[in-house]
Amino acid sequence: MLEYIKNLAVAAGKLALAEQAVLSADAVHTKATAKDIVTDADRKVEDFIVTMLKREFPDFAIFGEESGKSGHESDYCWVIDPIDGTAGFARKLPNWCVSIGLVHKGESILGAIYAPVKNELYYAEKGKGSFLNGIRMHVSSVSDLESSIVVTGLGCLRANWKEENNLKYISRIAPLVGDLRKYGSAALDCCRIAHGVLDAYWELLLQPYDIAAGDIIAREAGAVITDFYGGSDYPARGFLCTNGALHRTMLEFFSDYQDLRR
Ligand code: 2AM
Ligand code: CA
Repeated sequence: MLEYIKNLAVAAGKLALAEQAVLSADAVHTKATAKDIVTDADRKVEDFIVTMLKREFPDFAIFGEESGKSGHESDYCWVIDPIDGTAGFARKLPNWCVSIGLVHKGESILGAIYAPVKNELYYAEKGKGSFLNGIRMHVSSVSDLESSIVVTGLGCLRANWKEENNLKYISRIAPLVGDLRKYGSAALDCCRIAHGVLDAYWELLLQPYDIAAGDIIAREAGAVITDFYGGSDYPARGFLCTNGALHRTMLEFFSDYQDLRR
């Protein structure tokens, strides 16, 4: 199963890359808000993935960012983000990926993430470790904030959250860490925690398809993932993914977090 999903993620990524090369302005559309965009390529790539998954796994459920629920009722659900990092994709920036995760009764158990521009294939299966292009990955051992490089995202601002948004947490965290980055793809941010090249990642507004594959890829490499209360209700109540060594320290920044359920 993992081999099939790895190959599918690569094929879908190559399709997306070819689409990006010829993407025109009239192929870019807005969704819920003017800041929330989708391209014809997102839909085309998702259609391709869904068609292939239905053929290979006819008894599984499917949930995709663009097409919603399809397939059968099942405890096993493929959760797809055809392009994670669409804003950058549409501007021909390199940091985006295809993400396919398998969720069993709410738990991410298998995933593949392919970033075509750098030809990076990340994958993991529960209990079997996490890999980048065939090489086992492990989280970093950085345990002090001043040496850390952390990453976050601004999905909540794109959704126009006015209160309890990420600006408060960025202003708390940025002065204390070695460096703060923003790359625009939640799935790849999880992979970079897994790879040990970044040490902590947080975000306030994510959807299950943003992290379905990144969740298992990060945890199989030794990452700790919780919501902002230290529990497992993520991403609904916040998403904090760290190398483990920094988890308690990072969690303290969110001690007054209010779950406003928007
Ligand atoms: P996307 O590219 O699939 O839309 C970046 O911080 C992360 O947030 C990306 O994974 C991105 O996924 C997601 N994102 C972008 N805009 C968003 C919005 N308006 N609401 C929620 N999530 C968003
Ligand atoms: Ca997407």
